Amino acid sequence: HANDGKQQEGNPNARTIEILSEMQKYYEMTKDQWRSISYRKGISVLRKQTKKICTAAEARKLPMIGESLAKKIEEIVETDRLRKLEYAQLEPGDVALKLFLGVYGVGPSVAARWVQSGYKTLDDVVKNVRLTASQKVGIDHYQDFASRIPRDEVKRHGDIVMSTAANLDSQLQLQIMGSYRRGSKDCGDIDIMITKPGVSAQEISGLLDELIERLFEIGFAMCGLAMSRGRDDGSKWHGASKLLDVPTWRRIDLLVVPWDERGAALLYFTGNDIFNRSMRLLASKKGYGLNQRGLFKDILRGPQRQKLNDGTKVAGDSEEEIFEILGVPYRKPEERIC
Ligand code: DCP
Ligand code: MG
Ligand code: MN
Repeated sequence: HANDGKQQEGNPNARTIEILSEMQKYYEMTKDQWRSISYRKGISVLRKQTKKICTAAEARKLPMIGESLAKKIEEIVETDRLRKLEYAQLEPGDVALKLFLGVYGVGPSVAARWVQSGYKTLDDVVKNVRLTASQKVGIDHYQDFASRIPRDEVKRHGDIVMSTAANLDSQLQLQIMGSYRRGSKDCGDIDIMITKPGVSAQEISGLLDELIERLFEIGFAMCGLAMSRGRDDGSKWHGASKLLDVPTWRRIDLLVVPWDERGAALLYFTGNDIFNRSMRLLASKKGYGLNQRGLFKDILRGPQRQKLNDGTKVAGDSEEEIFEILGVPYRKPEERIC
């Protein structure tokens, strides 16, 4: 604003306002709307003060200024700088890389290319790059997808998918997986595994198509982001869903698996990813191969240890059996955090 400077002249909090405004611009640039807004509110309250605010306690008494902003005000008054801002300005490339990697559908190579091109903000990208449909959604809902989902909201998404599935086919079995099954109090996305007694890989993709169609019809599914249909190890769908009374779009992953692979899929989809890696490593040390389809033995390998065949499946329909064959005591989902 053109008259900002004038208003600040003679304002006892001018220096504090100047530094906080830099921080607010940084949050605006990184699309951290929530922080950006709370900084803006705090700054406008400071502008109205006729006395210099020196301590966190004084700041805390003002409207719109919370604990963390109050501490920063004190840090600025005491040190004439703000460490957080200096870190943010230190590695602008890193900041941009992190920002771009947070976009759904953007991996390390695309993110690095955008940084190389000199883009710093999501606006830069939107103006200059021809985006895929999924990347566009990823940018439009950047803040939505970056925010954690409270456990009870994950449950409510799960309940909707479950009742929709039950209407379609009462024999379908659904379970919420990932961090939710491990007991997390909030989750990055909603992971749901779907199977049905006796169902094979071939019958699966039709099931998933029908379910997704219904989820769109009831206004729960907002968009699809990725799909792999009818592969040997099942079909998956990545998308976004929303509750009627919550404005935030959430990331949701549906995975349909053949009945006789459900145990291995359960193990894989429960994670966490580091625990999965250690289980696979253990299996291979014991001469087995473990993946989301099952536990295999007698895998024929070539001179560079490359797989020549899939081997024979020794377990797949229960988690307990896989632990047992590997000689590891069973670990409850809540204990699979590495
Ligand atoms: N998984 C894996 N390796 C990957 C990605 C996933 O083993 N590279 C497995 C383990 C994960 C599960 O799939 O627990 C679900 O993947 P998510 O990315 O949804 O991860 P989480 O549900 O564990 O965590 P978040 O709360 O962030 O979604
Ligand atoms: Mg998850
Ligand atoms: Mn997931």
